[in-house]
Parts: sequence; C-alpha cells; structure tokens
Amino acid sequence: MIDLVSKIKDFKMTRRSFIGWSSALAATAAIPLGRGLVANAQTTIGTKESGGEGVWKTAACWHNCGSRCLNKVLVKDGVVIRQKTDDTHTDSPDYPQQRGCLRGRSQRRQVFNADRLKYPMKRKNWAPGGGKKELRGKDEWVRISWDEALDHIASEIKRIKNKYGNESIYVSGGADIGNVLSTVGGYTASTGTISWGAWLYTYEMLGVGEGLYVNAINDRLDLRNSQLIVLWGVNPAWSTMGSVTYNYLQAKKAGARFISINPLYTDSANVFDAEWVPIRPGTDDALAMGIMYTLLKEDNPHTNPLVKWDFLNKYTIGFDKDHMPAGADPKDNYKDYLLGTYDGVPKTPEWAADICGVDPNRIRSLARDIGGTERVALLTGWAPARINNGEGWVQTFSTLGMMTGHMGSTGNMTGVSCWEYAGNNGPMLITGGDSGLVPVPNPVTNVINENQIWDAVLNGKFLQKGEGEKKVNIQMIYHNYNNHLQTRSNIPKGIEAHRKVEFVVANGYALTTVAKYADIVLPVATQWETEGAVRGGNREILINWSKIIEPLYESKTDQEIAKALLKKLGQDPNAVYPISEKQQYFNQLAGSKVVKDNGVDFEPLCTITEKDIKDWGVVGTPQKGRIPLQEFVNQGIYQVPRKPGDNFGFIAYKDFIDDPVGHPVSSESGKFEIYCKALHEASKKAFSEISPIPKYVPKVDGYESTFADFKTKKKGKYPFQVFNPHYLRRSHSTLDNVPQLREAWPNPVYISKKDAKDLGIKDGDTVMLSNEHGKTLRPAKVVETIMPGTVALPHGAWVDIDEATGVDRAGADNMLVSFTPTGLGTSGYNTAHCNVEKWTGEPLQEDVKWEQRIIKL
Ligand SMILES: Nc1nc2c(c(=O)[nH]1)N[C@H]1C(S)=C(S)[C@@H](COP(=O)(O)OP(=O)(O)OC[C@H]3O[C@@H](n4cnc5c(=O)[nH]c(N)nc54)[C@H](O)[C@@H]3O)O[C@H]1N2
Ligand SMILES: Nc1nc2c(c(=O)[nH]1)N[C@H]1C(S)=C(S)[C@@H](COP(=O)(O)OP(=O)(O)OC[C@H]3O[C@@H](n4cnc5c(=O)[nH]c(N)nc54)[C@H](O)[C@@H]3O)O[C@H]1N2
Ligand code: SF4
Ligand SMILES: [Mo]
Repeated sequence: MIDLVSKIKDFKMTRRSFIGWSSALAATAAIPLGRGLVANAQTTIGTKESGGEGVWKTAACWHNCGSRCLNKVLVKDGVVIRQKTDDTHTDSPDYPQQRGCLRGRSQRRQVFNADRLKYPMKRKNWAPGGGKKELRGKDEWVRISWDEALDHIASEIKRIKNKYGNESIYVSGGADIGNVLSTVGGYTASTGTISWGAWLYTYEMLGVGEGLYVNAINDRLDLRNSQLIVLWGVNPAWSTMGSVTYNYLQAKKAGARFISINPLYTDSANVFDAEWVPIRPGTDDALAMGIMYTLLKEDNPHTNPLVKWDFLNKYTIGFDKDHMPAGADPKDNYKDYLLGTYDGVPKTPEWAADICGVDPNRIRSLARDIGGTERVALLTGWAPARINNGEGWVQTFSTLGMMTGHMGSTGNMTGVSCWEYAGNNGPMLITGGDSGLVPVPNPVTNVINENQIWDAVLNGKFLQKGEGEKKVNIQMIYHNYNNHLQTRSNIPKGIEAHRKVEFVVANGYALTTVAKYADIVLPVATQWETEGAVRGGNREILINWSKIIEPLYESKTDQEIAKALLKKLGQDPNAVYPISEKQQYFNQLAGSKVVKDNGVDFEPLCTITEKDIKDWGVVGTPQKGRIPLQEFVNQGIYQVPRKPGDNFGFIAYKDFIDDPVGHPVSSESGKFEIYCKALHEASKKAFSEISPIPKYVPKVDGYESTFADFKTKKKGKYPFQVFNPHYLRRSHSTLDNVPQLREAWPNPVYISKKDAKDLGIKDGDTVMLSNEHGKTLRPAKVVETIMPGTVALPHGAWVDIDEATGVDRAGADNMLVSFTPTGLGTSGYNTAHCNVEKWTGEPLQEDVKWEQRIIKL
C-alpha cells in the first residue's frame, strides 16, 4: 500500500498523461490514509494492473443536465476501474442507445476528486450568533466531529427559532433539510421560474399545453414528418446531450430543412446544417411580430395563403375584433396591434429589425418560410423566455404557431423542446415507482421569489404570492441540495446577505459556492455512495442505479444527515423516515410501470419473487411484471422499443383540434388565448403588469438598456448584452471542478470579431466584463459566430472573488445578473448588460491549471 502511495506521489504529471490519469493523482498527498485513499489509488492503478473480471454496475449520473443516460462502471474488488455507457442493445434510429456524454463519462473524476469534503468543518472565527460574520468566504476551516457539528447546528436552530421565530430560517431547496425544519415548526422557502423562464406561470392561462413537459410538441418519430424545423433558442448539442441530436438528425435525413434563431451559431446549427439567423437576446418577440406583420400583409387566401384563418377562428380568441372574449375592448385585438391601427406603430420588419438586429428582408423571408411551408416544427428552448419581462415572448411565440396553424397535426408543432423531453413529447411510456417517503408539510407559508431572496434578507420584506408585501427577518440560511448563492441572480448581493445573517450551514461533497460562504459544512455522500434510485428521462426510458461504493471518508447520505439532526433536535428520526433507504429504492423498482403494446394500459415493469424480497431484506409483495427485478437492476435501463406506426406516437393538441368543445385546453375560455385576461389579472398582483395580448415592451436590462439614448443610438455605460448558454463542461455548477472537463472545455467569453477589433482585444486576451452589480474575468474567444453587441458567458462557473478588488476571475454568470423581479416573477438570467474591456492586470491562467479547492487541515 505504502509503495502505491509513494508511486502516486512521485508520479510526474505531463500534459499528455493528464487526461488519461485520475484527477485524484494530482492531490493524493492531501488525502490522509483511509477508505478515500484506497478507492482513489486503486481506481487509478486498477486500469493498468488489474487483469481479471470485475462486475459492471449501473452508476448514477444524476445531475440536472437536461438528459438522462446510462452510465456503467466496472467494479473490481470494491474499486471502480473503468466506465462505459449504453450497450444493452444494438443502436438504431428508432431504438437508439442512451449514450452518455463527456460529463457522465468523467463521473468518477468527480466522485473520487481530491477536493471531496472529508469531514465536518467549521469556520475558524465562527461562534454561536455568527462570530466574525464578515469573514464568511475567506476564513480558515477547522475540522470538527459529526457530534460537535450537529450539536452546533441543533443549538443554533433552537436559539434562532426561539428568538426570531421559524420564519427567520431560510432553507434553500427544501428536500431532507426541509423535512427536518418542518418537523420543528417550519422554515421560509423560496420559489422561482428558474429553468422555464416565463413558460412556468403562463402556459396554463394561455392554454398552450404544459409548455414544459409532455404535451406541447409531437413525439420524436413525428419530427421526421416536418419539412422545416425552426430551432428558436435551441441547442441540443450542448444542452440536451444523449440521443436528442441523433433524433433531430433523423429528421434531417428524412429531408427537413433547419433554421436556427440564436445569438450564437451553435454546434447544433452546424450539425444540422441550419441557416443561422443571429438575434439579440430578449428581442425574439420583436422578430416574431415582424414575421406576423409580414404574414398579414402578404397573405392572400387564394394565391398566397400564409395565415390560417380557419385555425384562428375556430381555436383561438383575441386575434381580431370579431373574436374577442366578452368584456374585452374590441380595439385591443392582436391584428390591429400588429398593423398599428390604434397605436400608430405598425410592427413592420423594419420596426422589428431596429430592435432584434435581423435584416428586414430576412424577416420577410422567414415569414414566407414559416407561413408558406405545410409542415413546420416551431421549437423553442426555455432560454429565450429566461429573460426579464419574458411573458410577452411566450404569448408571441405561441401566437405565431396559431397564426400559421402549425399545431395539432402531423409534422406540425409549436412549443418548447428542452431538457429531458427535448424533441420528444407525449405521455411517459414508462414511469418509476414512489419511494414511499412522505415529505413533512411545512407549517410556515412564507415563499420568497428567488429574484427577491437576497433583497429580502437584506431589507426584511418580500412579495408573498397572492397576498402582497410581507415582512421577514432571515437570520439563518441552510443550503442543502443546490448551489443557490452561485446559481441565483446577483452573487455580490447574495454574499452581502450571507454575511449579514447569524448562521449559515451547507451540505456538500466539495467546497461549492454555498459551502465556501457557510459557517459549518457537512460532507455529503454522492449518489454513487447511496442505496440506489430509479429515474426517468425521456418518455421511453427508465434508469435505475445502484450503490457503487460505501460513503467516502466521513461523508453521510442526505437522509443520514437529516436523521442525525432530527435526533439532536429531540425528534424521532423514524417518524420522519420510517423506511430505510434500501426499502425506498425497492419501492421505486416495485412501483415502476411500463406501457403495454396497445399504448393505453400499463403493467408492472419488474417481476418480483419471494426470494427477491428475502434477498433484498425488505418488505414487499411478489408481483408479475415484464422483466425479472434483477435483470432490470443488472441492465440499469429499460427502454420501450419504438417504430413508426406503433401505438406510442403523439401529436400535441390533437384531441382539442379534433373536438375543441369536448376537449377544451386549460385556459379560462377553453381555447388558445391570444387575448388572455387571466394573465393580465394575475400580473396586477405580481411584479409588473402584463398586457392581455402580446405587446412589445423593452426588457429590464435588455437591448434598449445598452443605450444612453435609444433613438439616437448613443451607447450607454454598459453597451453590451451578456447571456448565458448552458455549457458542456458542467451541469450548472456541478462537475465544474473536474480537471479533465476543464481542460476539454476552457470556458471563455465568446465575443464577435467586430467588437473585439473595436476594443483592441485579441483571441485569448483576458477581458473584464463589468456592470453596476459586479466584475468578472475571462479569456476572450474571438469568433465570427456571435451576434455583434452581445457576449456569451457560459452558465455556472464557480465564482472566485479577489477580496481586495471584488473582481471574480472564474467568469461566474451571476456576477452580472440583476435582482429585478418582473411580470409574474420570472427568472431573467438572459437579460443583462455589461461593459467589456481588455484586462490590464495579470492575465488569467487556463482554468485547468488552477489549484483545486482542497482543504488542507
Ligand atoms: N445566470 C444564470 N443563472 C442560472 C441559469 C442561467 O442560465 N443563467 N440557469 C438556471 C437553471 S436552468 C437552473 S436549473 C439552476 C440550477 O441551480 P442549482 O440547482 O443550484 O445548480 P447546480 O449547480 O446543479 O447545484 C446542485 C448542487 O447540488 C450538489 N449536489 C449534487 N448531488 C447532491 C446530493 O446527492 N446531495 C446534496 N446534498 N447535494 C448534491 C452539487 O454539488 C451542486 O452544488 O440555475 C439557474 N441559474
Ligand atoms: N451542458 C449543459 N446542458 C444543460 C444544462 C447545463 O447546465 N449544462 N442545464 C440543463 C437545464 S436544468 C436546463 S433548464 C436546460 C436549459 O435549456 P435551454 O434553455 O434550451 O439552454 P440554453 O443553453 O440556456 O439556451 C439554448 C440556446 O438559446 C440561446 N439563447 C440564449 N438567450 C437567447 C435569446 O434571448 N433568444 C434566442 N433566440 N436564443 C437565446 C443560447 O445561445 C443557446 O444556444 O439545459 C439543460 N442542459
Ligand atoms: S447528458 Fe447528463 S445524464 Fe447523460 S451522461 Fe451527460 S451528464 Fe450524464
Ligand atoms: Mo434548469
């Protein structure tokens, strides 16, 4: 063993060997002898020295990456020696393998990373009540025992609760720590539209399907029937890895033409050979209006039918004065808004071009393309709606689909193609069972919008949805399964908030941003170290993973931490967690259901015998299912085979189109609402008013805000727009600490050749992005493939602030995002402005060369 350690220590790393060897090598010296070291060392050496057979197990790839793939590891003598992905069946376009991406294949680099938190720690200058609170984020760490850590946390919970009330405790993300706090009186929670942007709170009112998950667009096989696929802010090659790009390619093969409307020329646009329409972030509604104006102007029912009047008349309300809902002013119809009849502003392509930056002739040709093609898929990601005042985009995009009738029939669809359901909607064909755990209801009703959360901590008030302004005095923050200080708007304000309260705790498996700014940090086990779980992904698959190794170092699972804390708080952990983690896993397996061939009925997925139940040591009832339990566990995946013409196809809204009275949509009127009274009324009680019909409004911190005077086009203090594509190096902030991924994806800021030239910036120069909120550094990637006037700062880099200057060197996106709730409380990440300048200080080193956050105690 000792030989092995010195061998590792003495190993001289070269760049060439780096990718091939575990990141654990780089920092082995910092790891004390223990099970962590054994796993690390043998993992690495095993690839060279182990000859014999191991066991392939299904390992979790559990991140919120917008996909779900099969990830297998070869375990030999309790050590992971290799990884692979789905080879459970032959790959084919109809029945594709669920292949993992570079992050999934690097998963062991994260689990065995040398930066794993090894034991509970407290901040050196922490004392009950806060100690030197201003040192949060820069203090030294002191190792403590689990007993001491839990004693401190329990006694601070009791103290703060008695002094200020349960409302003063903010738990981010709920989950297991939410259960703990709910058991002792409750906590203040937060909410937001996060991923979905404006889709989350609007879709139901407009009647546009769920807009999110499973019923807004058709299934993937029907995508092959589309002649034109418009990817409007959609980049599957980066943000929905796995088989989604492959599915789109089948549509390409079947003859579809692609158009990509995006500030960036994306890898997807490249792969699909799409025509690229560069656009400014947050101005998509203006473009769509210019398109719709053209449709109206050029439409001729006999010679050039571009507008589907029958569709509008039968299925929608609000488009023209003859189809308005009762009580609405007929002048407030959408057609007259587009034509500028009453406001004097026709939404011409020229008008639109001035805002969105797309050439007027291109706008006209887009209208002819979209209106003049029979079968069109109008697909959007959530990104164009993750903007301030984003509700107008949801309204406008949906209206374009209705006006052109690209909804509810084969090859025609208008909706969100994003996340795990990208390019493939329809009811789930296979579902996982319930774990059997019942969350403890939270007696405190406070829910703070995440665009207000740090303001609420600093200023003591917030808008309680449906009730109005409410006072709050947050004195404790508990972060469990998330990285809110990193992933919510305005990190500088978040840090100020964290340095104000009396107590901050974080659970984590590395020193993430929330852990870095905490007083006490608890080491959590990864999903490779827990019992196992069943997870869905796209509608055709169900994945289950099992435990790969015992928890490393002193880490505990989320539930073990919750249980230990409940005990310290004088509660009975078994009342909250009456069943074991193993039983929960088993319940999920036993309750999994798969669709039958008729496409309607479901049957249990797993056959379970008395012997299985005995072997597992759980409580259960034998059942007959499609495959033996152990086969599902060994395989790690069950995928419903698909073929064209099967019973599992899906056409969104078909029921409504066939029978609008018998199958109304979810809006108040039961029709698609181009004029939506409910949305307008809801907005009056929220953050800013939304028009009942889609109207163009300049977005807070949007394009118009980059000017001192928009009319004369005199540029302002922050002349650039900055937006945040989700980036392949990581899933949000998760995996950003993996050196191999850092090397493969260096995380630059993308800037146009034109802007770079004007600013005297060369490719690779370090540049500073700054605005009224914060400053951040990145190497510049000078490209021809981004809309001039905009810069793309990839989402999720671990913030790393120089305390002397306040400058972040990591390129953390939320250094620049303001804290301004608009509309119904929509997340506004893709609307931000900034200045860009060449950095005159020390140039940045490549991220891969940075020291890892390894705590040497
Ligand atoms: N500026 C800007 N901000 C954004 C976005 C953007 O585009 N731009 N995108 C937004 C979107 S879409 C989203 S979904 C959010 C994501 O926001 P978050 O959910 O906060 O993002 P993650 O970085 O995935 O954080 C997950 C954290 O959980 C930890 N973790 C993982 N597994 C476990 C576990 O088993 N137990 C525990 N206790 N912890 C675990 C990980 O280490 C990581 O720190 O970010 C949003 N923020
Ligand atoms: N690699 C990776 N993939 C991920 C994630 C991740 O962190 N990393 N996160 C996952 C999660 S939780 C979510 S919610 C989804 C989000 O999925 P999306 O919202 O679809 O992903 P994004 O990458 O933010 O944006 C998609 C494309 O929209 C473009 N875009 C940005 N703003 C605008 C705009 O205003 N107008 C137009 N027309 N285009 C715009 C971007 O350049 C990008 O190419 O991604 C998931 N996939
Ligand atoms: S796409 Fe997501 S689930 Fe699939 S391997 Fe990559 S990180 Fe894992
Ligand atoms: Mo998300």
